[in-house]
Amino acid sequence: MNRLKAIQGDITKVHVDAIVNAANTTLLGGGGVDGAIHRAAGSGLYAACLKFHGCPTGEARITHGFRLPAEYVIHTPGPIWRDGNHGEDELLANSYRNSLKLAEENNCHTIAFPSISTGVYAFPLERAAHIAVTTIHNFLRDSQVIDEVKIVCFDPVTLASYQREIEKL
Ligand code: AR6
Repeated sequence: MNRLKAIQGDITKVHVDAIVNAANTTLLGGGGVDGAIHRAAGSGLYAACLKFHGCPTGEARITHGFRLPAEYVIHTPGPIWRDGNHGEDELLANSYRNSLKLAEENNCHTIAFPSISTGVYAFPLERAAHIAVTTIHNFLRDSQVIDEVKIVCFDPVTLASYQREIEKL
């Protein structure tokens, strides 16, 4: 499906209506892509996130993009991988679905996702890529608002995994 693409790059530099942040439940920043987004957006993003008083795993919240090229940031805490028997798959799908819903509600046409939960949160990459791609694909099929979703992968191994899943569609 050509409305869904995987590319390699730095999500803080991508020009889209909304980028998604792989946050934690405090929504107050951290390492990885979360740290990079907060650094690039500036302190306005931190101040905006304080107002949410956190966010449960799998849900999503939206802020402006501040100094980022993207107009909005959608923050979603993905699941921490335990053993796969603690609802991790469904929670990861929820992160993608709820982020896309929020993007639609805010009339975003182009969205970029990072590889949620596959860094510090240790979700197995192939399994995460399968869930991400099928969830986004199913959402796009029914969406009149979202034109394009890019999965922005930081490294070639992650990129290859998402590309394989997209080719299977
Ligand atoms: N652009 C795109 N992808 C990136 C970037 C970037 N600039 N930087 C890192 N990645 P992670 P998680 C990739 O650990 O597993 C934070 O501390 C990275 O290589 O950022 O959901 C939060 O505060 C990996 O492929 O997110 C949470 O506490 C992917 O982004 C926790 O980490 C996700 O890795 C969330 O862990």
